[in-house]
Amino acid sequence: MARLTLAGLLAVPWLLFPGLVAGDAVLDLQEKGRPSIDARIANSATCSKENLQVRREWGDISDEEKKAYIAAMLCIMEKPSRLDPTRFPGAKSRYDDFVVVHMNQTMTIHGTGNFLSWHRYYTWAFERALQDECGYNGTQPYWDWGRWADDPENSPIFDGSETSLSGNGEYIEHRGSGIVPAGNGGGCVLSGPFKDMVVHLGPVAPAVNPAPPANPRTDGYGDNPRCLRRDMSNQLTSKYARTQDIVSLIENSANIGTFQNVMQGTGGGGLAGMGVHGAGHFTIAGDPGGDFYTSPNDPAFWVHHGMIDRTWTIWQSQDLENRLQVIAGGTSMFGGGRAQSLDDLIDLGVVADQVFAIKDLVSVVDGPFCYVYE
Ligand SMILES: *[C@@H]1O[C@H](CO)[C@@H](O)[C@H](O)[C@H]1NC(C)=O
Ligand SMILES: *[C@@H]1O[C@H](CO)[C@@H](O)[C@H](O)[C@H]1NC(C)=O
Ligand SMILES: [Cu+2]
Repeated sequence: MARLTLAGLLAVPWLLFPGLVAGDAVLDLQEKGRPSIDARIANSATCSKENLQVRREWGDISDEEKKAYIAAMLCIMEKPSRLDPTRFPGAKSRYDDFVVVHMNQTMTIHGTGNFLSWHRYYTWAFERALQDECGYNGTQPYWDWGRWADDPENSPIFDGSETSLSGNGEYIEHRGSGIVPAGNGGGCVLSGPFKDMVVHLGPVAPAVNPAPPANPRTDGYGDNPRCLRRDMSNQLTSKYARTQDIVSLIENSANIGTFQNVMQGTGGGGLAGMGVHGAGHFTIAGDPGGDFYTSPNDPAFWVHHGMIDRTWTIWQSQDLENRLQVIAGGTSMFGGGRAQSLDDLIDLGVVADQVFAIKDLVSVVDGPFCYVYE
């Protein structure tokens, strides 16, 4: 008979109550890197322990905090757009301004050297807009893909409750689309806070079956009112976005080029080349979530990109001094551009006041940023 060890004894409650597991291997890496971030805060010109913002996982914030985040998103969807309505007739709200900025720059912010820094600044600008324009006093939560990898549809993020970001789409008979497998939905989202949301912009490159109605304009900026659709399942998260996949990405990427390529898919094509980035997007799937250009129009985009940014932050923190001012990749998604430089500028147009060089957006506790993940 095996001897009962102390470790074995300590493991018992977690076996009996798996929902109580507080830590996992990604969290361990996060904690390992935290002292180097704290040391950097101590030397930061702009960030201190007093103004530090803490971003948490959706499952770790209270119902009140979830409701405040949801209310702020619904608020920004009601605020007027700041774009010219003759050029962007589909931009009906301030939220849509964010969607337009992403659509406009899609080809130069994915598979490029600025992918991580661009989306960090973009997600931060959205968090800022919720705070400054809608009185939100919380932070941008994130979706730990690994935590809910077995069953994302029943996670507190997507269970369709009042404290979720709405549930899956209604099941309709449909096929998969390209490399995106057919999920358990495909139709309109009918549950949760965003069930009445009207999507206006796009589609541009829809990856959902049946395809949404075409936009009246070829650039996708026309007004094309329709429901929010999702096509969720666990097919991608359970294979490509488990905790062990995130750990492997962090531990086995020796340099930024490997990290950003593996995260976004190695380009090998097919499902294995998808990486955690594609796995998250195509777990939401549907329209606009499965459309490369308009994906921020799904309210779950931000928790997904919160986790993208958290994963980058943890990777950086494993060797902070050598992993901040580093860059790899080009300026254009399909090649043809030049090598990206840390001096290249990131301009979010109508959704952020300032233009920053990439080198000023690499640290979460320098430049405009002052936040950590817990
Ligand atoms: C679209 O991108 C171009 C070139 O980067 C820029 O000049 C323009 O202001 C952008 N438009 C919007 C609406 O962001
Ligand atoms: C933050 O907002 C929530 C919900 O609106 C409110 O209950 C809470 O008191 C606010 N906290 C602070 C510190 O203002
Ligand atoms: Cu993007």
